[in-house]
Amino acid sequence: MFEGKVAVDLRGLAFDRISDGAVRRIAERIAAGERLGPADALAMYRSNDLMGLGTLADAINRAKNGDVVTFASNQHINPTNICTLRTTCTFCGYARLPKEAGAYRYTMDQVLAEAAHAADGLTKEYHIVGGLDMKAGLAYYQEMFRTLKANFPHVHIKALTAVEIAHIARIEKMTWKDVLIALREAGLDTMPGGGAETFSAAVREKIAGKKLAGADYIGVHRAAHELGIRTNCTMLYGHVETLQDRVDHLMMLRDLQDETGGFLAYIPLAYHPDDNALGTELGRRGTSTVGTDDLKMLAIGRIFLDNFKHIKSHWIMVTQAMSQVGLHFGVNDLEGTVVREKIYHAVGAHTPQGMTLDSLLTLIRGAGKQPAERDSFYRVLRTFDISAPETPVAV
Ligand code: V47
Ligand code: SF4
Repeated sequence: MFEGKVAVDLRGLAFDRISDGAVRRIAERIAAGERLGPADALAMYRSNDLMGLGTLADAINRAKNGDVVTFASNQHINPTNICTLRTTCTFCGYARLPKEAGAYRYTMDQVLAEAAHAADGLTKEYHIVGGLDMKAGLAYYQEMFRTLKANFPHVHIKALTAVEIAHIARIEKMTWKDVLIALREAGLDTMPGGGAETFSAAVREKIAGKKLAGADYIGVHRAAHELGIRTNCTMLYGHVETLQDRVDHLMMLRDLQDETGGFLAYIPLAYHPDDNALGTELGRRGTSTVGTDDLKMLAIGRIFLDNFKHIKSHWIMVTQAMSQVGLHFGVNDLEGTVVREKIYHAVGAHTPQGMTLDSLLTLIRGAGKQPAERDSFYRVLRTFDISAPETPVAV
């Protein structure tokens, strides 16, 4: 139904830059056209050869995407923070109970007011996600999508995680498929990858006890792909998961991609420990993931997910500096000009709430890459000059 596996030509790979023998053998096998297995992914997570992993990931990325780094001019809208799982998703600082201070649910007028940033013609995508709110059922989102499409017909709607789709299905007593069909009819174009966290049942038990199981996250995405609705996928890392949990998670994503080809991009999400119960329980504050791990998550995603074309770095989570370095570790896409962002800023993200086009261009050019604006299906809309300034500048 969608484009299939992308072949890579690794003839230009600098094998001498890979010092870890295990990573070098993996590189040789990829170059010979062999597919990696879970033991290889584990070996890569265990390896300290960061530069070797980066070299391999960069070569694969260049073979698939050249020097082009894409971004979308998008805008996040979080219409409700009311969530039935507020007390059980211990890593979340965004959700509120209905009567709790700070709880909100937008009216359609409020959604429209927030969406009005798109009136300048720059925003091409709304990324809409929120809590599992008992009063935000199918009709609420159908009205929202219809209203948005009526007012901003040129803006793509990427909305609702698999967890939200399953929530709507449950409260409306509908199947996932029927919810997806109804929402698509109202204007849903694609789905974001949130809600995956780490699929392992043991991890979910600890950090998201009542959340949709990993296999069901895959099931909702499968249902979407079968309807021709493309989706993204994520992994939340840097909390209580083991390296083996990460491997199992990647395997489940790769398997579904083999089956449907419906994933557009993979986005590793770095856990932020501030202002959430899990962070307090783990005794962590500030940035909990380490730079090395952030880069390994990107590089291993690129190397292992051989049937994905796009690996996205979410600069809001890992900082703009780390995202820029990530462009040499297999990343070909950056989360875009997010106009307003609430979820991570509720859990201590210190990054700005949005990035202008100019700063995104500066960031990409500073890495020696060619910036290109894309649409929500990753089709390039316009490319920009590649030249980096002689005097490197801060973003
Ligand atoms: O599923 C919640 C994460 C996700 C925390 O598809 C946290 O294009 C870190 O998935 N620390 C939602 N992360 C966001 C998401 C996303 C973002 C950007 C682009 C796309 C896309 C998807 O945010 C949740 C959860 O994994 N999250 N709390 C936290 N304390
Ligand atoms: Fe609700 Fe999502 Fe937060 Fe869990 S992570 S409490 S499902 S908003």
